[in-house]
Amino acid sequence: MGTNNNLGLTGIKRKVMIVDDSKFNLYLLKDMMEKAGYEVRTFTSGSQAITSAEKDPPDVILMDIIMPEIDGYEVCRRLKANDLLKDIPVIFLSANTDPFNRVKAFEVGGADYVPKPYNFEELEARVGLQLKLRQYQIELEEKNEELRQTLEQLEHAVQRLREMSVTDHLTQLANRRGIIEKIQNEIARYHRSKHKFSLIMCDIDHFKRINDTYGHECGDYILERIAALLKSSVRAVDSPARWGGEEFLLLLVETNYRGARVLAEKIRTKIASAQFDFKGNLLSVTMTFGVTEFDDHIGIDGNVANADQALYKGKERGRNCVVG
Ligand code: GH3
Ligand code: MG
Ligand code: MG
Ligand code: MG
Repeated sequence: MGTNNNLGLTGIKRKVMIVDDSKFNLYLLKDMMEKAGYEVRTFTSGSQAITSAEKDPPDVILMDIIMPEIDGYEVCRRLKANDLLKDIPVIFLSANTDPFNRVKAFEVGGADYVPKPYNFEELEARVGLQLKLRQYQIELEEKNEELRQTLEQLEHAVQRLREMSVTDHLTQLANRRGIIEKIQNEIARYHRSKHKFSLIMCDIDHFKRINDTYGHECGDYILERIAALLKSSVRAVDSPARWGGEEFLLLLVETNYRGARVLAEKIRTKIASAQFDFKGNLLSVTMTFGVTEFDDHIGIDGNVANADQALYKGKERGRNCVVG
């Protein structure tokens, strides 16, 4: 009857541990369980049973209650307190049928209580049920773990998507959406601390010529190099961003108009004197800069427009200059 239950999927015999201070009881039970196809280990002492279970956990434990050294309740308590052993179902077997003792069997963590003398068929059915329940529990835990991992992967993917949505693919700087979020954060900080901050809008001069002369790939390369140069020219707390095309917006935190102008001038010189080697062609570019200190009354668009207008003036004045 039990031959379906007592074989795992892999065909390995299910392991039953029997703990009873009566050798005669052990002998009888062992014989019956082995005939039913289980691998059986027997113990007359609870502490030896625990030691053995720690080394090689059984699938189910049949436990006598009244034993001389430590009683079955205490053995069960110790098993349940052990993370490695707590999920092994313990079935109590006892001649003591007092309801108080039965209840106690469940209170200490027992899975079932079978009165002695037992009917073997019934006992085996109960063992089979506990093994099945344990199997379900294991499968559920595995599913749970799978779900947890899937969730973790999803969280990573969402995080990655979020980063991508605020990052410019070519230069890896913040994109327009990214810099707007950063300006929004800075405005919130400004309302708390009143620290001034500034924006610099800058644009590569005559960039179209680069593309026209050396090709789009070269244009991309210059954009990447300019992005790196901008990034290395500002502090880690500042944010350089690609506003669009060959136009960049820099957010300078805790920086007033004068500070921003000084920095823009520094970057302008740095770029004008840099040489970029594209496939053996030594190229240089200049940039024009529009500087504005944040004005809390005109919103993000108004402030960006101010920087843009300053930049436009710079273009009109002949490029490669700082205006604001
Ligand atoms: P100005 O000094 O007035 O700014 O002149 P400009 O030539 O830089 O400005 P214009 O707006 O006429 O041309 C910008 C050029 O930038 C045209 C466009 O093809 C190029 N561009 C924009 N985005 C990219 C890009 O991602 N890669 C490359 N290679 N070129 C780009
Ligand atoms: Mg006993
Ligand atoms: Mg340009
Ligand atoms: Mg432009």
